Amino acid sequence: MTYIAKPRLHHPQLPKNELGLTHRDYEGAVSTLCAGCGHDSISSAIIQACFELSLPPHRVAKLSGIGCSSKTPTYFLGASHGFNSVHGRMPSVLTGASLANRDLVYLGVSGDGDTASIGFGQFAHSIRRGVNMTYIVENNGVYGLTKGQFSATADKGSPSKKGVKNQDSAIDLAGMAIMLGATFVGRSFSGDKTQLVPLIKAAIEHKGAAFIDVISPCVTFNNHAASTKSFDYVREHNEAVNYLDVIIGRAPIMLDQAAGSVELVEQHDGSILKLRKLAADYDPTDKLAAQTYLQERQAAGEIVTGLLYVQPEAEDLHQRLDMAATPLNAMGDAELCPGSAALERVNAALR
Ligand SMILES: Cc1ncc(C[n+]2csc(CCOP(=O)(O)OP(=O)(O)O)c2C)c(N)n1
Ligand code: SF4
Ligand SMILES: [Mg+2]
Repeated sequence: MTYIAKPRLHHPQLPKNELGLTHRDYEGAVSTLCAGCGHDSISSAIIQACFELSLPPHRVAKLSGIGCSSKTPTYFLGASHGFNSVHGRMPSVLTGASLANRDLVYLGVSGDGDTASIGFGQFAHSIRRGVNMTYIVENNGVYGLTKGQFSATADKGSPSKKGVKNQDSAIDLAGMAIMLGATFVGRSFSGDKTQLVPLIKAAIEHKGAAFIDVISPCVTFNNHAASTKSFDYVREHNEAVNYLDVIIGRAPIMLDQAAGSVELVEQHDGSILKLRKLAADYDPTDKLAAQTYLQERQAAGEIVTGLLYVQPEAEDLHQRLDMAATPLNAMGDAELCPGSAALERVNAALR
């Protein structure tokens, strides 16, 4: 419960990261979600990823829309900046914040309703513009907060808890993100922390629009036997194409898997993605092949997970707009307001 303060004391021997912070320093308030909700596991993966990356919590901004998923930023990174926006509007608020202050790590958390229905346009434009962010959708196929209506990611023919079949085609958000120009796209499952934590770390390190679709079962409204977003269904139909390790800084690279099944991809910031390949022919840097593969496996009823697509030398919105390197809040009056003569010159150039 959010009103129950977690005791500040913790075991003196809890592991510390490079900043001397413990896991507890990355936690938030006690969750009010239903016990067993997939979203809580994703919060825990975000905490783990930020702890392992030694991110200073005050350099992170977490933004969300409306929904059970969008409530979750309260339950992690309690010392970070947070903004709970309007339903479906997280992407534009995040874009504005990023343009004003490019020095923060931006984490957008949304739901399948928040992103694939009311916020679909916002999602599309933030991705195609290359906003430097990690955009996570906690995808349960329903509007959990408003009691379980089908969302736009619910599979066609998949029944609700009361047996009514969904008539509409499903939107595949990961496939959409690749098509829209995201330069890092992953899909994972809330029940697979081994896959999810490194994906989140790599997405945070990625400079550009990084999108992760996380299947996150709603235990209250969409975890019944016939649901394609239930824990059992996802476990049985999960086709992981790779598992990831992220190597940041100058740590030596150890190849502990059989040569040939490991692929190294260097990102713009020097971080290295070490991919343990499970599908031998899957190349996450080949956009067209990735799209075809996703559609083929989807038609066969499989849910492809892992790092689906990455463009290691991606550009972000700041580069595209040729923005100043200094965040606006660190500029002085003279830089922010160059005076009426400069304005006059701009106006004259437009006449
Ligand atoms: C403008 C507006 N329309 C509708 C709602 C009602 N509403 C609240 S949450 C929600 C859907 C949330 O679904 P999702 O994003 O999938 O989150 P979940 O609860 O499943 O995690 C809706 C329709 C609202 N809050 N605001
Ligand atoms: S209603 Fe569903 S999505 Fe919302 S907290 Fe409960 S289990 Fe999670
Ligand atoms: Mg949902």
